[in-house]
Parts: sequence; structure tokens; C-alpha cells
Amino acid sequence: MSRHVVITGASSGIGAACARLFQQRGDRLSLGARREDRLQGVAGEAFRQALDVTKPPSVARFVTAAVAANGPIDILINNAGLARGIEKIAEGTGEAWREMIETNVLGLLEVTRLVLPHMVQNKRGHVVVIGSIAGHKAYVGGGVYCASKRALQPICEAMRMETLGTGIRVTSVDPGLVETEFSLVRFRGDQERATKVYHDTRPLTGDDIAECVLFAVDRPAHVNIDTIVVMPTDQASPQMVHRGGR
Ligand code: NDP
Ligand code: 8X3
Repeated sequence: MSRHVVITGASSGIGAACARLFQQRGDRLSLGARREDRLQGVAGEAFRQALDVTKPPSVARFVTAAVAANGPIDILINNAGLARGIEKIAEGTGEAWREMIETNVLGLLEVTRLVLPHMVQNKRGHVVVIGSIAGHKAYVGGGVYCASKRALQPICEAMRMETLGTGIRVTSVDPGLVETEFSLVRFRGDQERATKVYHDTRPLTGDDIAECVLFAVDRPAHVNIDTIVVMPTDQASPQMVHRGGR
């Protein structure tokens, strides 16, 4: 049966890969991101609208329009997120910290707050959160990004408690290194620096993560996958990556 799948941050990387995979499955898609032009190239038939998760009026417009276009939301993939910079705490800037917290934590909460009551009312729905290995292990220069991803763990736990008995499911998919535009954004457009992150190793792809999301949401209704932590075989911790082949 076709499901209504809402994906935030669908203009590239993991979000776009989820859109492609769910579309192949025949689901109805609502896709949001700030770069509307980039959304146009993702998946075929889909509802698309500009969305900035850090701006509550933009979130409200997006959720209302998505429901009007595709009906009640079955699956919310909270994927929009970013890291900005790799500065140590003593060298960081409030601007970058705020951008990460406002996008990764407050933005996710804003979208979820508008979607969850409908799911509870319909007694069905699946909230998927794209966390990160960074939420499990901190690293030098990643303090605030790691904190923003760690924050998603109690948010998911509380949501499971608060929706207990309603049939709602909450899953966190927490990847290690995935080759997307993530590093280009982190390094503020410095392509050379971004490319080095993935050099001579085999990172995950957005498609690998989309498969994990699909696995979680395709389980029978009585099964809730709590957390999937997925790493490249060549990565043992955020800053321990094997390079150079075997
Ligand atoms: P990309 O940079 O390729 O994609 C990030 C997406 O988030 C884009 O579609 C971007 O769209 C969107 N986005 C960013 N800010 C906002 C905003 N304010 N409002 C709406 N959309 C926004 O990176 P990834 O695909 O890798 O990142 C997706 C998620 O995966 C993030 O939450 C990231 O933290 C997480 N993650 C990534 C890992 C990696 O190694 N790549 C590993 C673990 C987790 P636009 O700019 O058009 O708004
Ligand atoms: C992105 C993974 O290890 O670069 O969330 O922080 S990492």
C-alpha cells in the first residue's frame, strides 16, 4: 500500500537517496529543503516545497501543504542537518554553533511537533531521525555537532514514552562516514578539503542509509527498530578511518 513519506533535507545526499528509494517502492513523497531548484531534480512524481526547518512559519507552510497534497503522513524522515566547521570549542563561533543547534535539534523538533499529533490521532505513523555516530562518540573539533546529534537520543526516547500505546514508532538511524555534500557544507565550500575526507577509503553512500531507513519502516507494525548504528567497514570511530585499501 502506498504510504505518504515526508523527507526533510531531500535536496541532496541521504535525503535524496531516501526519496529515490521510497519512490521506487511506490510511496507518495513530500520533499522539502531550502534549495528548491535542487529538489526539482530529485525523484519523479513528488510534492516539493521550499523548507527551512529553522524557520517555524516555513515548517508550518510545508507540513500543511504536504498534507493537502498527499494526505495523512505515514512516515516522517527527519534528515535535514549539517555540521559547520571543525573548530575546537575555544576557537568556535556562536554563529556556527547556533546554525547547527537550530537546524539539527530545534528544526527537527519544530517539524516533528507539527507532524506527531496527526500521527497520534490516526493511531499510525513512523518518525525516523537521522542521527550520527557523532552522537555516540565525540571528536576533536566536533563538540557542538556531536552535542546536536547526541541530543536526538533523549528526544527519541521521550517520544517513544510519550506515544506509547498509540502505535507510533520512532527509529534513529545513526551513520558513520557517508559521502554526500556534508563535508563540502562543513568546510564552507572548500571542495579540496571536503574531498580529502573520503580520499582512499570506502565510505557509505546515501543509498546505504536509505536501505537502513527502508528496513526499519518495512518491519511489521508490532516491531520498532530503536536505533541502527551503521559504519563503513573501514571506519572504527569518527576519526579512525582506514585508508589505502587492503
Ligand atoms: P548533505 O549536505 O548532502 O544534505 C543535507 C540536507 O539537509 C540537504 O538537503 C540540505 O538542503 C538540508 N538542510 C540543511 N539545512 C536545512 C534547513 N535549515 N532546512 C531544510 N533543509 C536543510 O548531507 P547528508 O545527506 O550527509 O546529511 C543528511 C543528514 O545526515 C544530516 O542530518 C547529517 O547530520 C546526517 N549525517 C551525515 C553523515 C555523513 O557522513 N554525511 C553521517 C551521519 C549523519 P538545503 O541546503 O537545500 O536546505
Ligand atoms: C557525520 C559523521 O563522523 O563526520 O555525522 O561526524 S562524522
